[in-house]
Amino acid sequence: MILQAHLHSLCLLMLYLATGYGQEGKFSGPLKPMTFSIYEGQEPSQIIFQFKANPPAVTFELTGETDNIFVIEREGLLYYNRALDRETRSTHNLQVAALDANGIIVEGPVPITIKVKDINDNRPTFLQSKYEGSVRQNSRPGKPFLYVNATDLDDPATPNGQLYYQIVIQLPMINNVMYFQINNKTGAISLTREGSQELNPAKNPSYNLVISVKDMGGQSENSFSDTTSVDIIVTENIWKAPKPVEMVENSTDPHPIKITQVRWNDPGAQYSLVDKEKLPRFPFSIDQEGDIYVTQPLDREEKDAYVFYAVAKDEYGKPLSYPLEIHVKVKDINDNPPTCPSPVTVFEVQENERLGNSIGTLTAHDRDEENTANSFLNYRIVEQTPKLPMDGLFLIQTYAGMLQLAKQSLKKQDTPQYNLTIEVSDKDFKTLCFVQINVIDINDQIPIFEKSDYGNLTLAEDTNIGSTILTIQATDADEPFTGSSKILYHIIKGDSEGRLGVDTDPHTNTGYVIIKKPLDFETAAVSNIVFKAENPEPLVFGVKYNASSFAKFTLIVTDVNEAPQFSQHVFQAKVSEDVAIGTKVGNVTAKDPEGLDISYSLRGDTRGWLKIDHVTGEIFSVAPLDREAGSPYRVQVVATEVGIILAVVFIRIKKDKGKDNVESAQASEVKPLRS
Ligand SMILES: *[C@@H]1O[C@H](CO)[C@@H](O)[C@H](O)[C@H]1NC(C)=O
Ligand SMILES: *[C@@H]1O[C@H](CO)[C@@H](O)[C@H](O)[C@H]1NC(C)=O
Ligand SMILES: *[C@@H]1O[C@H](CO)[C@@H](O)[C@H](O)[C@H]1NC(C)=O
Ligand SMILES: *[C@@H]1O[C@H](CO)[C@@H](O)[C@H](O)[C@H]1NC(C)=O
Ligand SMILES: *[C@@H]1O[C@H](CO)[C@@H](O)[C@H](O)[C@H]1NC(C)=O
Ligand SMILES: *[C@@H]1O[C@H](CO)[C@@H](O)[C@H](O)[C@H]1NC(C)=O
Ligand SMILES: *[C@@H]1O[C@H](CO)[C@@H](O)[C@H](O)[C@H]1NC(C)=O
Ligand SMILES: [Ca+2]
Repeated sequence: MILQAHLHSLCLLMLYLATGYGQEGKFSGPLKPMTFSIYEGQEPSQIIFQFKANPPAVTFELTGETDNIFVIEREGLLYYNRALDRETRSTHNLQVAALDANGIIVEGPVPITIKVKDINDNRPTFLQSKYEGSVRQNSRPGKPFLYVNATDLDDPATPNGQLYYQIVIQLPMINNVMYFQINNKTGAISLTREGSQELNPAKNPSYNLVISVKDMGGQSENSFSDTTSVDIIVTENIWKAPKPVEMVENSTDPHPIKITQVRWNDPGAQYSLVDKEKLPRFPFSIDQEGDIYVTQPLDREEKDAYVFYAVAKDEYGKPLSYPLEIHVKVKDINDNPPTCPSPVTVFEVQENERLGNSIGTLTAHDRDEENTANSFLNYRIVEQTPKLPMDGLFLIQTYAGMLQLAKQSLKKQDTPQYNLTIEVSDKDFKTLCFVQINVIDINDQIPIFEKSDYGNLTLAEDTNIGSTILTIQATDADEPFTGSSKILYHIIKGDSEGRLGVDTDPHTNTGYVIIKKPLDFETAAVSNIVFKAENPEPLVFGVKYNASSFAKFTLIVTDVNEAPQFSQHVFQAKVSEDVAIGTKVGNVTAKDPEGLDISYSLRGDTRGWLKIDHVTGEIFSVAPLDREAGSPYRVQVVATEVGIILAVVFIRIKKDKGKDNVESAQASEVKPLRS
């Protein structure tokens, strides 16, 4: 009965296939090696193939991995009677032979291969229901520290076995920020950028993640899924910048010298230093323990502080974390002697200068660190030549370097010049500096102006800067070419804006008054300028500058009426030749610097094509325009107030409205015409 039932259903099926495909050869034929693909989990009792017997064969026999599922009827009908399961056997290797009436093999056996195709009949399953792991604070984002792993018995080559991992929740989660991420394919768990920056074991040392895995690549509503729980401990990061290092310069100890260290969290890191300043000389190194060395003596006067970076990489050269900043401060030692300001320092002293008066200050330098004993200098006179009329005529202030007269006023007839040798010392070094002191005539004569009033001087406000507008002259009867006779002219009244300056010729003491800044009629039309003539050296006691050392002049600035100015020197307008008479073809705009009204008129409208509105500058056509007669048509516009200025206008007449054929016009020179 069962067999009959089978045959019945097989016949129906064959009919279906025959009508469906009309190809008998697809499911029936002679005995030969064949391969079939069949989905697992299908309804049983399905026909696979009908083998046809050739005499003398009368029956068929099936052997091989039938698993009691595959059956062949005596007549050659191959079918299976139970649902297949790919996960039990994915390929069945069968053999079929044809037998004669006596049961002797007359054909075959031939291999028949049944490939079982996968359906999604297995759920993914995590290998562990709970995972535990730990991660260092500040670990590099994306670097896996833990894997979760699920398996799915379905075919990994099909979506049925393709797994998709996802974090369902992170606990705790603050401000909705995810600190952890999972690779959706591999199940690798790592920190996010935020996690790398913000995780801190001091604040919260442990986290829990719920992770799901789905098959069908997570992309189907029919996916199977599983979840697992992950406990994560956050551990402290020992990859921390060390304290700033202080290193004494010019060290004579053998180098390299260890100055500090960095340590990666785990052994095996590759350390290196990065000099972002790109120094010509980078005197630091790091070894594979993370110990940092200075390799050469440092020089504070070359560079007083270094900042560089220590990097830890894994064996593939990938950074394990962010670089650490290493600060090295170079401490000063006294390794620089004081230096003199110049080979010889020259001062002048007047003959009758009084005891204690300052002669000048010697300022030596020291490259060692400022405001420390290493650069704190003191001064001492070690030699005076000549010793006339006696030695010890001068004093120097020990720390300030100021020279003073110690005993008496000097006389030029004793000697016109003294040479001093001055010892400048810091706590370890001594340097000799040389000072020359010239004794000069006393400054008992005041500069006297040749005249006290240089009169009225009228200048246009646009007079050029740098112009010399006046020469002035004072004379001084003191010894020539000394600070007692040299004259400096100052403007002491009438020029608070500093529009004028006075240069002095050092040979003649002539003063040249020049314009330094633009004159301005509107703010300073008349200025009463007062000069004072002075010496660089102070006057002797009892002598004073009097009215003869002052002179004046009156500067009268005249207004320059500036002509109107067009906003452009060349205006262009485009217009079609067929425009109606009275069409506006363009406009020009001029402005008067003095703000006066402007009247516009045309010049050179040879064809009488245009008119201009005198007030607005708008230009209109007054006749038919003809492109062939002249394009561009060139006219001038005159803008008038007190002065006159010209602009050139090109009117370009186009053939028709459609074609826009514009050439560029050259700006032509515009000349103001004064009336
Ligand atoms: C996950 O487990 C499977 C089976 O044990 C193994 O073959 C695979 O390598 C594991 N994957 C990972 C990332 O550990
Ligand atoms: C899985 O992760 C990759 C990056 O690792 C991403 O490009 C892809 O979009 C993710 N797939 C889904 C479905 O989110
Ligand atoms: C180091 O010190 C010695 C004296 O102690 C000095 O002669 C030398 O110039 C110094 N080197 C530098 C680089 O400052
Ligand atoms: C001072 O020294 C200079 C050289 O620096 C020398 O020419 C001059 O004669 C010396 N004067 C005196 C008075 O010794
Ligand atoms: C200078 O001009 C003033 C008026 O600004 C006039 O009173 C004076 O006489 C003039 N002086 C000379 C020397 O021309
Ligand atoms: C200023 O002083 C000098 C002498 O130093 C004298 O000749 C001159 O007359 C004085 N001028 C005035 C205006 O007093
Ligand atoms: C023409 O007139 C208009 C409106 O008054 C103005 O915006 C434009 O700048 C003028 N063009 C020129 C070239 O002056
Ligand atoms: Ca020093």
